[in-house]
Parts: sequence; structure tokens; C-alpha cells
Amino acid sequence: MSRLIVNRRKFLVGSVALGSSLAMSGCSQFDFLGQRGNPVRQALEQANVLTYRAQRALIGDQVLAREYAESEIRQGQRPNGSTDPTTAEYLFLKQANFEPYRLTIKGMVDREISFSLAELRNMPARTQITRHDCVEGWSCIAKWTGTPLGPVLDQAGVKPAARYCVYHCYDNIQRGLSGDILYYTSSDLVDAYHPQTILSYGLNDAVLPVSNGAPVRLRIERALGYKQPKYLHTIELVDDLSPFGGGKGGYWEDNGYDWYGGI
Ligand SMILES: Nc1nc2c(c(=O)[nH]1)N[C@H]1C(S)=C(S)[C@@H](COP(=O)(O)O)O[C@H]1N2
Ligand SMILES: [Mo]
Repeated sequence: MSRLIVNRRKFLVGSVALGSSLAMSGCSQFDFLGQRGNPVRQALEQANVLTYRAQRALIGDQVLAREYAESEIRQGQRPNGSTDPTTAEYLFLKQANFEPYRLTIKGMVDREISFSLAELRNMPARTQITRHDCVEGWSCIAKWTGTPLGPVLDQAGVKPAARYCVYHCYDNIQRGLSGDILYYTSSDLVDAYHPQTILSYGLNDAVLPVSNGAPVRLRIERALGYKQPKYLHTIELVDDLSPFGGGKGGYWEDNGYDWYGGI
């Protein structure tokens, strides 16, 4: 099973090249993927449009991102992108020390639910030291603490036809004449249920600071920096990403970054 996932990942990286030039050669490993009728290619091509019912077969037995030792944490997590949101909702929460904060799970679920910060902190926690890679060309090793997302989604009951999680954030990453553009990104359900995917409220043994996404930011450890939503307030289960923002599944994705964003 893990072989299939590795292949899926390789394929998705490879598909950038395949998409822009099917005839491009020089990547002999993927030559078989160029054969349109090939069953492996057909299966992989479907991977990120599979429903939850189908993605469940891929969940579990997943490849973990590398974890590091304490001694490899060399500096604090460098704040990037939004570092101090100015939306009214966020300013209200911040001055109230995030007491009224709730994380909502909605969309294609059996029951919409929400959790306070205290409730999230009381759920089973996981701590992991991982490397964050930003496409701007820097990385940081940091220690993240939070509760795994999978069991939280299970409490809402993901509908069999759901395909993606859309992660909605509080921050206005862009302020324009036509109003604020709020940060968002998305993932498939394989990444959402990955054992290292956590709703993180702790960073380097301290409470997650505002500059790094307080009170809760998601970690998807096999993905690039822009797939790590800070200031997270709602996770929406959907079967189609086109109604959100520019339709490409995220703020940076709408601006041309790859949707999958795997490392
Ligand atoms: N809500 C929100 N999430 C975000 C961003 C942002 O601007 N707003 N920037 C992204 C990018 S590009 C990176 S590299 C990381 C930075 O996380 P850090 O500030 O904790 O280092 O957050 C990602 N998640
Ligand atoms: Mo980034």
C-alpha cells in the first residue's frame, strides 16, 4: 500500500511535466505513465479526485515525513506571510486571549461540529520535530504539538462522497479595493488523515504565537509551507474546489502555485 502512495506522489510531481509537455522524455522512470491505457497510470491519475470512500483504502500505512532531534532545532520558526492579522474577527479573539475561539468542521459531514481551544487541548496530542520548507527558499526545523486531524474529522463523520478539506483562515492576506482576500488552502483526505497531520497549538514547547498562526494552525508535514494554514477557523469537507476563491484550491494556488505542493 505504501508503494502505491509513493507512486502517487511521484506521479503528481511528474504530472507537472506531463501536463505541460506529454511528449517530454528523459524521465524513463515515468515512461509507463505516458501510456494512456496503462492501468497504473489510470489509477494514479484518479488519486486526487477520489471520494472519501475510495481514499479510505489509501489511508493508514502512510509514509511519514522525517522527524528530527531536539538538537537540530537551530532557531525559532521564521514567521512568514501574514504575521499579525487585522480582520475584526481576529482582533476580537486576540484581545480575548482566544477564549471564544472555536474550530468548526462543516460541509459534507454527518454533523457540523465545533471545538473550543480547551477541548482541542484535551484530545490526544502528538509532538513532532519536522522541517518546514517554504518555496521562497528557506526552511526551519521546529517542534509542533497538536491533536491529529483524522479523529477530529471522524467525530463530524465525513460523508462518503467528500474529496477534499478546505481550510479557511482568519487573515486577510491581501487587501484590495474590492475587499479583503482571506487566506485558504486545501488538501485531499489522504493528507488530512495522515498521522502527522495535526491541529497545532504548540510550537517549540510554548503556546503557538500569533506570528506563527495562533491559536491553531494545521501541519501537513509532507507538503510545502503554503499548505500549512495558520489562523485556522473552519475546515469544510467538499467534493469540488472550484467555488472557493479563484477556484484553484488556495490563495497561493490561485496565484499559480501547485495545488498538491508535496515535498
Ligand atoms: N493563514 C495563513 N497561513 C499561511 C500563510 C499565510 O500568509 N496565512 N503563509 C504560508 C506560508 S507561504 C508559509 S511559508 C507558512 C509560514 O509559517 P510560519 O509563519 O509559521 O513560518 O505559513 C503558510 N500558511
Ligand atoms: Mo511559504
